[in-house]
Amino acid sequence: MFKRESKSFLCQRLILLLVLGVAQLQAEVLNENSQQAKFEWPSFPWTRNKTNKNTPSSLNDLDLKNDYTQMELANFGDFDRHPCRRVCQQGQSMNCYYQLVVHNYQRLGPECQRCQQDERACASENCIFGDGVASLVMAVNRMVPGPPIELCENDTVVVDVLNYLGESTTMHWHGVHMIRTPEMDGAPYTTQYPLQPGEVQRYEYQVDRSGLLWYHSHVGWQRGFGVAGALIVRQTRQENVHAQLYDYDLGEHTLMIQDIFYNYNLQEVRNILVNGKGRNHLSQLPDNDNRHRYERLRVTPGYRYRMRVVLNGIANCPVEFSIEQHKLLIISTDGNDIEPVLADGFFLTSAERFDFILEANQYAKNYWIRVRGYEQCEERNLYQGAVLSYRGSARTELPQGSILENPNSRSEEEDSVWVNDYRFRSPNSTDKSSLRQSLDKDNNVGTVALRSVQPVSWSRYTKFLTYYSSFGSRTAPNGEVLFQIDDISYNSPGISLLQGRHLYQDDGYFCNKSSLAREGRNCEREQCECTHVIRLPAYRPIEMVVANLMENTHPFHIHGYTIRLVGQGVLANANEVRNIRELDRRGRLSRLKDDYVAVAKDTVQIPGLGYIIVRFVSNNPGFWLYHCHIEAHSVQGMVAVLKVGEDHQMKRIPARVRC
Ligand SMILES: *[C@@H]1O[C@H](CO)[C@@H](O)[C@H](O)[C@H]1NC(C)=O
Ligand SMILES: *[C@@H]1O[C@H](CO)[C@@H](O)[C@H](O)[C@H]1NC(C)=O
Ligand SMILES: *[C@@H]1O[C@H](CO)[C@@H](O)[C@H](O)[C@H]1NC(C)=O
Ligand SMILES: *[C@@H]1O[C@H](CO)[C@@H](O)[C@H](O)[C@H]1NC(C)=O
Ligand SMILES: [Cu+2]
Repeated sequence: MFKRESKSFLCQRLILLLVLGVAQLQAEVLNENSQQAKFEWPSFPWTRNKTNKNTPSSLNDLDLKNDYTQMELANFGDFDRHPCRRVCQQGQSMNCYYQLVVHNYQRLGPECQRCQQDERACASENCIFGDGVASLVMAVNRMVPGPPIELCENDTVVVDVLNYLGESTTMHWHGVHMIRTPEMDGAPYTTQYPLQPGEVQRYEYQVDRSGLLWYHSHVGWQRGFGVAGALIVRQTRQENVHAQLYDYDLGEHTLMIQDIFYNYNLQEVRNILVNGKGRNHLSQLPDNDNRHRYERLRVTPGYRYRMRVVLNGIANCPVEFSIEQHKLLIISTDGNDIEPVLADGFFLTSAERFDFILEANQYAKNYWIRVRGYEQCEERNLYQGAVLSYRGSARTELPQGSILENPNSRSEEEDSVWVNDYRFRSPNSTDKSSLRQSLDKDNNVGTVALRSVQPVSWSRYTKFLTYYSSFGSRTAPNGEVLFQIDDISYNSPGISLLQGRHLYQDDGYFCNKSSLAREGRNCEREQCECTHVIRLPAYRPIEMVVANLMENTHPFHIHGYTIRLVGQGVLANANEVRNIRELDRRGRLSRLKDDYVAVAKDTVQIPGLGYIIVRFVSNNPGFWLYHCHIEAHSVQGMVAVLKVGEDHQMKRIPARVRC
């Protein structure tokens, strides 16, 4: 046992010998003018010969089960024909192997020769057309977003991530709990050391849950530049509580929405794309001009389809999602089934997901799928479309009219129902101008009003250990805005917390608001930056009350757990938010009744000058990041770590040795 383990770990990271050659090739590509010679993708040793399994060498070292399915290597790229993409059957879980090559690439790069004239040529050229604006990107297997991975619950995933970037990276599997494999969570300097350029790391874990999850880099801005993709985990028909509600569940009906930057310039958000495509808003062309390229979802009249949407949000750009002349039956959020809600649309803040059922019950033509950006995206008038295309309509035609201006497109409509709106009205606010009329009516379904179909795992009169925390910001003397949790900006430690936990003393190495106060520091006045770790006992019912000291909403995300949302609201003023603990003591924060089956999520928006209350049982010891999912905020310090349990309660993580 020991021998096998040490052997496979020995080779989990191996230096790619080829990297120098590839770096050279990439440099050539980037220097070339985008109109020049066709770019040949370098042949990796394992793409040359299907039967050659020598690289990565660790593949052979694993004790592979008979059903181990090595990817058809000739299909390097997407996983459309991957054997793990299948109808799920009870007790037939598989081991599923993938390679994700993360590399620098270009939108509208030199390989885009025919693609610019003929959309059908784009795939064979591996051209990323995007919105038709040339830009540097970071791709996964030559795609932005990366290829969707489709699995069944309980499958074991083996993913080799190859870092062909010029900087370090990690991959996070957003929504996977990693109960038995905390070292696979992909949080840099928390659950692993980052993967250096030219290295490969094997992530191996069991997917012990279902739903729309996703993978993304957890380093810097990489997921904003393209390092992200969907991870779709299905159930057997018997286990799927919503199975009878729809006819088809197609992987290609998954939409990843993301706000983008051009050429790594983070000064301003430049567009919103849907599955990496969309209108070129610089072009001044009407939305329905055929020179735009839109994602197309095809449906056949009379059938019902399960569709999935995730927002890979980078800037502060919540989005509103709807489909022209269609209602959406919303059945799941963040991969957790809910009691269905029939709505006109929903809002997403970064990392949130919704699954819905669309009934193709309208006249057979093309309809706009509408994505409207708010906050920073609204300031720049950014919105995007995709096409819902009925069989029987012209295959390449676009819907009539503009994406947002059709009569039925406005969310202000009288009796329309919207889910998860990020805009809350302060109880004392008299200024209604920035709020939609519909908010004054009872047809707005807030996140906290959603009901899970899965009962909570605690009994009715459980006493929770309550922790108070806050999201905020401060302006440093040099003018830089720092983002904070509990008035502390997170500083990454030099040691990876999980791996190195026997090397340091918690009290000396970690900080928190009270430890800083004991040192005489007042973080409300001065700038506090340190390795902010909040220690929680393991296997206890935990409640977190998280206040938002700022006026804009922040998507709160926690690793390692699915949480139940039992409270969410806004307060009258900033002073109340600051004194939230006292307010709670006086019974001013409302919680759902104990018998309400609170919605389960992994990312929840904290309203501006408001709060959320979430609950979970801390049954997953380890170091779990807890942060804002707006990249601009987390990069600037809006991050903390939950240390759940004592060192000895955590899994022993064997050292990794490079071979
Ligand atoms: C793969 O390599 C084997 C052994 O070197 C060789 O016999 C075979 O012809 C090769 N196949 C292809 C498709 O090149
Ligand atoms: C996954 O495992 C759980 C727990 O063992 C089981 O209830 C469920 O049926 C399994 N799902 C599949 C698709 O095999
Ligand atoms: C805060 O830090 C102090 C001193 O290191 C420690 O005793 C305390 O447990 C920490 N509190 C939390 C919630 O982590
Ligand atoms: C509204 O403001 C007043 C005075 O500032 C305060 O006393 C009251 O509690 C607030 N109402 C609500 C519902 O927060
Ligand atoms: Cu934020």
